[in-house]
Amino acid sequence: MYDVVKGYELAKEFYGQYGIDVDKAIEICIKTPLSIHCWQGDDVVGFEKTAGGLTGGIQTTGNYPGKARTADELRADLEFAMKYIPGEKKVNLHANYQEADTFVDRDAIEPKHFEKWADWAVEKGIGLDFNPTYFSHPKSENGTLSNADEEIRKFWIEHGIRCRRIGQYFADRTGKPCVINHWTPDGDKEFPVDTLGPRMRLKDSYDQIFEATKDVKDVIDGIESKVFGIGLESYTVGSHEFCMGYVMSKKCDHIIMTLDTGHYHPTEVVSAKLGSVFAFTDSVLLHVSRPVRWDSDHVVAFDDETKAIMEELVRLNKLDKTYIATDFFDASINRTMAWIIGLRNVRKAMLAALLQPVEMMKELEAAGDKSARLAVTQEFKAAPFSLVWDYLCVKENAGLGMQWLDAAKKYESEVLSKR
Ligand code: RNT
Ligand code: ZN
Repeated sequence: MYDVVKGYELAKEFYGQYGIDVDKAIEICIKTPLSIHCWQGDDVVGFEKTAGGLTGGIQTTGNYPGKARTADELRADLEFAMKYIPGEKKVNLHANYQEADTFVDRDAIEPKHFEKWADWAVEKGIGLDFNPTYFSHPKSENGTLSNADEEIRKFWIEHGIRCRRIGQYFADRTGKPCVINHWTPDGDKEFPVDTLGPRMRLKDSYDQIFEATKDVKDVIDGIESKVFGIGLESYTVGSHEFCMGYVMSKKCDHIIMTLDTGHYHPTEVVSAKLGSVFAFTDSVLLHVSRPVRWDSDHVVAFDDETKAIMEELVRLNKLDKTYIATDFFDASINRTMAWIIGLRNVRKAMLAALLQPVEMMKELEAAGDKSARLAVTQEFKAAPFSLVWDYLCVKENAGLGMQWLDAAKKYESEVLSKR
């Protein structure tokens, strides 16, 4: 192990030259919550008594051994991974991660079916976020909230209503607001004749869900759009325009946009959207993922786009207005390692963004000095933030460098491989 404190002191000297307060950057970085998606741990299967295959146009690929088979196993895996993810954390659950003794359908779920999760979160001192599950269900085959069959649409509206009540239960239990993400896979393999009808039904369904639960408090609702899903390539009811239009038209503090990094055309990036979105809204929910050629939900990398998103949030001064959640599912590698790698990358990108001379860059820009602006942004791409990152990890007891890897290998041989 090298002298981490010495490295940190040196980095402080480096950043000090540009007036950057390293300790303040560390403090902001670790107090910004990251919401860890539970579904990386078991390939989005969940614990419903009838759990079948994953549908809704999303896919996990790979058959790596050791996935969580019960909620207790999933909690144990999350606990293990969380040790190596520095900073404030929340856990993000899906409705199909209920724990009921008998089969309870989606339109009948209640807070009591999530009591063990709430007990666990309270014990760990973390917040919980939530998602209605509008997929992997016999009634989701031809659409959910936009379904033309009124009985089926009612079923899913009831699901949304119950999820908001469960969200309030989580907020009450944990003392932290619950962020709910609403995503429906509804769409069509071919381009439909009537593209408006399903959207009017989806709009009405969301309206009904929010109207029926207007007494719910401490819940924030993200509306997630998507460009297409597998088998639903030609048409998505909840398109970007639809979801953005819905959120903006509601003019309501708790209803916000969810921007998933895999949900746009390949050359479109979320980092480039934030500056426009914040012109019309105070807050957004991010699903940080990594699309490779499509919405493949690869483990988040320490790549240009993840770094660019964090830079935008810091430069726009919106880090504390943004709910940052991860959303990826890779079944081809050790699943607890996937969490650790992806979440550490998000946190590291945040730190790198916080360690930049934003004021200086803004001044150069205001002065019209475009050459200097480019020079500074480029210079900082190779700044020694990893020395600060190492220090942050040690300070937060989250393992220095690759220490987590040895621990994760041990966890694999002692726990995961026995499943
Ligand atoms: C799907 C969306 C959605 C899901 C989760 C499991 O494309 O990104 O957020 O990944 O609800
Ligand atoms: Zn998503």
